[in-house]
Amino acid sequence: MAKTVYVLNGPNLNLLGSREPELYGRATLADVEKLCRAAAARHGLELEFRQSNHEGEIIDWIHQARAERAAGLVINPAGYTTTSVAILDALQTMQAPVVEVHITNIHAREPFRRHSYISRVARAVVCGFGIDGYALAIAGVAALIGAKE
Ligand code: CA2
Repeated sequence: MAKTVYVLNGPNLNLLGSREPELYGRATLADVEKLCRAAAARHGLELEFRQSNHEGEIIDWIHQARAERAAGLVINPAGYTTTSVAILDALQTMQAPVVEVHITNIHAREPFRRHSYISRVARAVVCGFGIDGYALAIAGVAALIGAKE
């Protein structure tokens, strides 16, 4: 049975492409999903791609990924990066590798964006590559679990 990688997106990312293109680019979340599908397929992985504006829903999906023995979990926690101990706690229950992604380089932005609760549990962090960071994160998960090229 094919292994599944979960890609979870936090609040407001449903609006990607509609504002601040100089920072986030013009691609939409549908474009990100397409890119993730191609990246997952390259590595023989199935993809679950989701976005929510609700912390509890994201936590439920992390529990689901754990229960379904996902091969890995890629997460752009967006605004929850700097606030959510609850998402950190949920991710701490995962055995599979967790990779944190940010479209922008959070370290080159406002100081409040630099501290991530999620990084504490992330096996790796990808930031500043625009939406290509998602494909890099999926390739990273594939390398960590030894999935086929
Ligand atoms: O760079 C990233 O991917 C962020 O996770 C994006 C978050 C921000 O709070 C983090 O500090 C860094 C913002 C998500 C909302 O993104 C939108 C982008 C364009 C248009 C609408 C929403």
